[in-house]
Order: sequence, then structure tokens, then C-alpha cells
Amino acid sequence: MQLWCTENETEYLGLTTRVKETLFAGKSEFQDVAVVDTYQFGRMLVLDGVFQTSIAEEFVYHEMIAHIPLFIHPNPKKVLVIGGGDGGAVREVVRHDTVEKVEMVEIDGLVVEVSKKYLPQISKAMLENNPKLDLKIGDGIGHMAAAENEYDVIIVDCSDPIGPGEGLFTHAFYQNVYKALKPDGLFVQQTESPFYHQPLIQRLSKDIKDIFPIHEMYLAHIPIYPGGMHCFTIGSKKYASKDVDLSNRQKLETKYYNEELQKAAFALPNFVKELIK
Ligand code: SPD
Repeated sequence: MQLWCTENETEYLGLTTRVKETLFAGKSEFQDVAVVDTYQFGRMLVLDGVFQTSIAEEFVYHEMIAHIPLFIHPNPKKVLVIGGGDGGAVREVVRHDTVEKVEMVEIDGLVVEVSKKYLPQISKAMLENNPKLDLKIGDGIGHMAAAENEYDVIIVDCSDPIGPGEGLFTHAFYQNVYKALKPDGLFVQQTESPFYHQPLIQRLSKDIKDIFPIHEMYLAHIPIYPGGMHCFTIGSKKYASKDVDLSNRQKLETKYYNEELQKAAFALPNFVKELIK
């Protein structure tokens, strides 16, 4: 018998990959949680039927969501990660010498638990209890509403804007992100596919521009996301991607991110420019 796992993207499009074995399938208070071992990508985390990350290609997403904003800020010391329960984003954040503390607030303890058990390469920083990391299981929206003038960089490593991720794509949430950042802080959020999620991206870009003086978008190529083209959106109080000078910054060994991409990832195709104009 052949087992296949499909993420339904639209009524007319699905992404399907052949499964060797289902390692975990359960339900938390918030969502369906599964880890499947696939022929193409190795082990893969699937939440509410949506592909989140896999052993074969997770480096693209996690390096790009962490290193791009952490190098735009000239001296990031205190970082907050909202979501990111698989641990991949914090694994990359703790590698930065300037970073002294990373708070991570993930709503779903089951995601953390299964990631530690089945995805140890990704959840490394959580498994090793990295001393910079302060992991809380809780509501990122509430955490953000309570924070003020605290963080240099905030990383919103959320799932899709349905279910537990929904409230992380709202004007009210971005206002709280602004308040939680220090006067020169910046934030990044994964903002889905510029091809398949255009109304969402138009709305959130408008909201972020309304609140932050600097709004930027960059792209990365992520094989398990629809179309492969994925975008990340930045709201910044002071620093912009064009001003980054990496000459005296830490050199990191990476598989996707590099110094050229620090600027080149912000080069957008015309249809994307038009979308966020
Ligand atoms: N459409 C899929 C977006 C998933 C973003 N979250 C990925 C989590 C990886 N840490």
C-alpha cells in the first residue's frame, strides 16, 4: 500500500508527498499535529494538514527568518520569537554572538514535545536547554500585548492565518509588536506565498505601513510551501535592509543564507512590488 500526504492549498491545488511512515498523529487543544517520515523530504511536521518544516529543507526557512533581521539590526541583544514550536528559528538565533537572551512563546506545547522527540536536528537549542533560551508555553498575542519597549528584534514564526495563527496577522497585533520593540527595534513575520495569498499580503502590508516607518519584504525559495516562493515581511522603526554593513559582523556557516542574499533577497519581482505598493 502507498501512503501519501497532501496539503490542500486552494480548491484546485494540492501539494502531495509520499509517506514512508506516520511517526505521530495527535490532536492538541489548538490543532491537529503530525510528524510523517517522507521519501522526498525526510521527517516533516504537519499542523492542521499544512506542511510546516522538514529535515531536508528546513535550513532555508530557519536561516532566512533569523539571520536577515538579526543582521539588519546592528546590535541585537534581546530577541523574542513568537511561535516557532519546532525550535528551528531559535536554533539559528542563539548562534548570534550579540544575542544575550531569546524568549520564545509557543502556544502549543504538543508541537514542542513532538519536535523534541522526532525532529532533534531542528529542535536542538530546546533539547540542549541553550542558556540563552527562555521557552514559555503560552499565548503570543497576550505576551505581546503586555510587553513594552523590551526587544531589539521580534520574529513571528507562525503557522497559517487560520486556527491559532489567525490573530498574529492583525492590525492590533502589529500595534502591540511596535509597542514591545525598543525605539530602534524591528520585527519579521513569515507572510506566506506572494502568489497564493495576495489578499492577506495586501492587508498586512497596509497594516504594517500604517504603524512602522519602514516596511520591507524579502523572498526565499522553500520547496514544501506552495509555489516554492515564500515571503517574509519586516516592520522596522529605524534600520533598513539597504543600510546593512556586514564587514565587521559575525560570519556564520550557513546552507542558504549568505552575505549577498542579505540584500538580494529584497529584490522583488514586479508582481510582488505591485502587490505591496
Ligand atoms: N504555509 C506554511 C507556513 C508555515 C510557516 N511556519 C513554519 C514553521 C517553521 N518553523
